[in-house]
Amino acid sequence: MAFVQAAPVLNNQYLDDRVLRSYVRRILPRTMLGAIEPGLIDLGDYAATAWTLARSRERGEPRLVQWDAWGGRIDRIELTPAWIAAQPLAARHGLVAAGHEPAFAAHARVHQFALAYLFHCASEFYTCPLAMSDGVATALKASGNQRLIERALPHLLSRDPEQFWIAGQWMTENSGGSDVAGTETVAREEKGRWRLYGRKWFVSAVNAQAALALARPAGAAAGSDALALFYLEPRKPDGRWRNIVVDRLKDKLGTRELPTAEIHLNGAPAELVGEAKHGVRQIAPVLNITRTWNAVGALATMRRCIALVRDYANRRIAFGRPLAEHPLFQDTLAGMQAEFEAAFHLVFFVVELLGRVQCGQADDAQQNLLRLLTPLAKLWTGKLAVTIASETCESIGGMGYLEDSGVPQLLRDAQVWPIWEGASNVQALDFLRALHGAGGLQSLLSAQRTILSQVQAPELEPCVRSVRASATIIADWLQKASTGERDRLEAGGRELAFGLARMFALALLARHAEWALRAENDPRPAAATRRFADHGVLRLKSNGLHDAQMLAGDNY
Ligand code: UCC
Repeated sequence: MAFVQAAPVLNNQYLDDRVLRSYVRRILPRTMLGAIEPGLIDLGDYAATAWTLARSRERGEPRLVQWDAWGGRIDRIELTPAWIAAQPLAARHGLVAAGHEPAFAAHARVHQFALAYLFHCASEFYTCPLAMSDGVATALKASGNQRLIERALPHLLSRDPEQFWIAGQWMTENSGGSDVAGTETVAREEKGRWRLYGRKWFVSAVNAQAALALARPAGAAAGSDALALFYLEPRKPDGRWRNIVVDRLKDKLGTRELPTAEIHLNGAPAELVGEAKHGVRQIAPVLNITRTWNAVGALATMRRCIALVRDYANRRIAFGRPLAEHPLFQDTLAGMQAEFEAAFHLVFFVVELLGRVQCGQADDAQQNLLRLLTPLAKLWTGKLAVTIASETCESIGGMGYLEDSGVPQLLRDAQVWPIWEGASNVQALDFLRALHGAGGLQSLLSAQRTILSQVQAPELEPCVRSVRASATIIADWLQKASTGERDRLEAGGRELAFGLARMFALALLARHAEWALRAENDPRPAAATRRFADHGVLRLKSNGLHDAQMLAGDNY
């Protein structure tokens, strides 16, 4: 019989995940883990089944139906079956609610993001509106606007599918998604109520029941500080739009199940969230929450890729033995695993901090640390997910390049992680903004010293030395860059951010490895630590600005 290859298969995505399971055993109280584990196992099953479905059928896409048979403008969004299934599932599992409920106090965010991590790859990017809903709930809480808190939070944080709402974040306009200062949407107060007029250019999850939007109050000054933040419920209870038209759905490289739209606001009724200015400051909590979701989603992509490659490598026979037994293949997979494992510990450390800050259990240094690490985690994991997805296609060979294997979709989808919620350079600049606000690296370096003090195993010693050496180089580079022209610091901002993310991740991975050696007698996290350290941490350039200007200005 002719040779036929076996497709990769996924088992329960929680039970099979050594990294997640070991992490939650270290971090969570035993009683809490016992209480939440059935939910994690449930989602782990759903994630594995959804993969089989995704491979076995044409993936659907949302459709915009603009007109009814009688000529009426309806702009109905028809969703994919997975999106329709995701709504009650997300509500019942509390994918947003779990992060805000008091039962597990500071651990609430670890619970929520473990769920999100398991759900993401099976959700067809329903995690996007979940992220925004979480962000909107967080921003409304921060605003102190009691009316809106009472109006929206019971829906956004509901576990009842009938009550559960998703929310959107409407910032991006034609003039740009990174630089919102050019926002042209105008807010006018008419008969005692605000109405928005303008065009929003990227509206993710346009079917959301609520949204936050930036707009410029009529007559306000130019620039971003004069923008105000508004709350909207875009549709009436019967589903008709409130003075909004959906122009079209975007034709995207990936995330194609997610209905991302261009819309016109033709006097959409809205409510001020806070002051009629400082809108960017008011929407910033949304950005920080969605960036955390972004990092968790990127991790989920990496984990899915590695799970597929791992399974495939055991089935695929080449040159007389399974791929998994070829030393060079083992080396490739080990490299992916080590990067993923380090990224995992950085992202979930951010999640832990978020939980502590939210519960009022964090001191100033920890608050600074969260602010510093959030853009770093988003920046690094976004890029890493693309690298790992690309390596996955290659590892699965020709089949990994075929659409109906389901693998190319992972790569196309992965490309969104470094782009939305602020591209890599926006994260680097946000890190510099946070660094300025925190008065330097002190909180990060001091936390890192505490983490490293918990690592004693001799086999991890070189890794600890590597972290310490990197810290010295970074501090030195930063000191020189900060005293020179601002452009030099900015030009090095991306590599500085990558270096810091990788350095801190190495420290965290080493700490987990130490625990796993002692508590679980498991040497694999230590192997991942050594491998990750071998990959290197820093790529800071000494002649960055000068060379960059010469090369970028080269017009051939
Ligand atoms: O919407 C999109 C798609 C949604 C999909 C979400 C899915 C997530 C998926 C997960 C699935 C698992 S994409 C579009 C997203 N857009 C962005 O992310 C915007 C990117 N641009 C930036 O972040 C820029 O840096 C801006 C817009 C923040 C720059 O604006 P400004 O006005 O020029 O910035 P300023 O003047 O530096 O900051 C204004 C204020 C300052 O505070 P005050 O007024 O007190 O001085 C800043 O400190 O905002 C504060 N601020 C922040 N605070 C700015 N950024 C932050 C921050 N990150 N955290 C806290």
